[in-house]
Parts: sequence; C-alpha cells; structure tokens
Amino acid sequence: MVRPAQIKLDPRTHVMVLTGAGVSAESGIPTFRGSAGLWEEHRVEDVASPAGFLRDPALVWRFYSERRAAAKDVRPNAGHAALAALEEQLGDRFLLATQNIDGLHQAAGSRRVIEMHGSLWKTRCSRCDRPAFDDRDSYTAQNLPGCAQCDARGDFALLRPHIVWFGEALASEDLARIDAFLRPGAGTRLVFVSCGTSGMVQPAAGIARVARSRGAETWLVNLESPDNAGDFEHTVMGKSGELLPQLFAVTG
Ligand code: BV8
Repeated sequence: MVRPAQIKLDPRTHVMVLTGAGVSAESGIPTFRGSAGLWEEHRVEDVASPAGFLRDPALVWRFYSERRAAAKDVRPNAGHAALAALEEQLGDRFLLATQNIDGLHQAAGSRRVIEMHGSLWKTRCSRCDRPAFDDRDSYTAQNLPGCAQCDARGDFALLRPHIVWFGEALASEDLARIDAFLRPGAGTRLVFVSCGTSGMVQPAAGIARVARSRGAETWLVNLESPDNAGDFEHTVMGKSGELLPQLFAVTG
C-alpha cells in the first residue's frame, strides 16, 4: 500500500485544523450532506434557523432532542484521538476549529477547540443574557423549556439550543482567535488542514482561502471532493479515522 503524503512538522510549524461532520461519521453520527441536508423532509437550513425556531419551536426542539438522544452514547474515533495527540505534541502551536456540535473532540482529549457553531450539549435563553448552561435533556411539544430567570420577572421566554443557526453570526471572539492564529510571527511555518467538511457553509469554508493568502500550506483530508477543493495545495482522499493517525510526522 502506497503510504499517503505526510505533513512534516518541525519546531517552527504551527497547525490549524478545521473539522466538519465527516470526522464524526465513523463514530456513527450521520453527516448533513449525506442526507442531502434534509431531516424528516425539512431542509436543515430551515430547522436550524431563528425563523424556524420562531415558526415552530417544538419542531426545532424535536430536531435537537433527537440528535442529543442519538449522540449521547457515541464515542470519539481514531481521527478525534489523532488530533488530540497532535495537540499534546504541539501545545500552543496547534488550534482546532470545529463546525461540529457533538463534543467528540473534547471527549477525545482536545482542549484547544473552538466550537464555531456552538454545542449540542448546551442550552440558553432565547431572550435574556443568562449564560448558556450544560443540558443533555430532550424536550417534546408538551414540555418545551422556559427560562426561569425571565419567568421570575413575569416574562415568558423559551430556552433554545446554544447553537449558531443559519443566518446567525458566529461569536466574534471565536473568529478573532482563528484570525490571530493565522497571523503567526516571522519565521513561522503555517499549516492549515480541513478535514471532513463539504466546504459549503460560510464563514468556516472560507478559512482555507484566508490561510492560503497568509502563506499557509493548505491540506484537504476528505472522503469526497468538497465545494472549496480549489483552495487546497495538497489533497488526501479517504476516511479521517484512517488518515489522521498517520498524516503528521513530528520531527524535532
Ligand atoms: C452567517 C449548527 C451572517 C446547526 C451549522 C442565506 C440566508 C442566510 C445565510 C446564508 C444564506 N446564504 C448563505 C448564507 C450564509 C450561511 C451559509 O453558509 N449557508 C450555506 C447553506 C450556503 N452561513 C450562515 O448562516 C452562518 N452565519 O453567515 O451569519 C451574519 C453576520 C452578521 C450578523 C448576522 C448574520 C452560520 C453558519 C452556521 C450554521 N450552523 N451548524 C446544526 O448543526 O444543527 S452549519 C452545519 O452544517 C454544521 O455545523 C456544518 O457546518 C454544516 C455541515 O457542513 P459539514 O460539517 O461540512 O458536513 P457535511 O455533511 O456538509 O459534509 C461532510 C463532509 O465530510 C463531506 O464532504 C463528506 O465527503 C465528508 N466525509 C464523510 N465521511 C467522512 C468524510 N470525510 C472524512 N472521513 C469520513 N469518514
């Protein structure tokens, strides 16, 4: 078997990895495009949106409750473990930005993780500014969760998943952290790897181009060719669980 290309990492190399639903596929979590971006005949963009929540909060809570139930016993795979091990070796020369909300990177030991699209395991008030809190519960139309803090003030407000929906802005501090990492000091070699994502959702899909414009070496690790394939100099096709464990060669 021909050994696929390897990314040589020397002490002046900084690595940023962007992941998408494909890295959780081998753990048993379905990807979005695999179902052509549909759930129960609904377009995900319609359910995962503020308008969708306003229109039918019970449907949206059913969508996320089902994903919580399906994901709660799922374990990280070798791809998640490989990225956690790489962080162990590189320390602050490593940053992981994930579009996934499943928490599997953290379960595998990753700590330098930016959850760009929020977390399936957190809930917040749709109105007041109480901080998001850990929540693994499922909700039905008969027991939609309300905010006790708003209730105490005589307002009623529904709780919502702490997730960035389509049409909602990503957290500015997350985007700033990603931008800062992609501005390494002189003499630094920057490597950007995109793994398990169809490159369809902005602004995540645009990071490869930003990295390249700043001189980064860009690598694509994916099962199929993504929408932004042209942004990458190097391409390794295949499953992340098989490729990531052998992709990096740390030298010195
Ligand atoms: C924003 C949380 C602006 C939800 C997600 C019209 C109206 C409104 C907005 C827009 C619009 N047109 C465009 C936009 C922008 C929009 C966008 O990009 N839309 C797309 C559909 C065109 N973006 C936004 O709305 C973003 N916000 O623009 O805000 C703004 C600014 C200021 C003020 C206000 C607003 C917000 C985007 C975030 C949306 N939330 N997630 C949830 O998860 O329920 S996105 C969601 O879909 C996921 O998080 C993920 O990011 C995305 C799915 O993408 P992937 O992860 O790539 O998964 P996918 O299934 O597509 O692909 C899997 C890949 O893996 C495949 O390539 C496959 O080949 C590969 N694979 C499979 N198995 C494996 C594998 N690879 C390796 N190994 C394997 N084993």
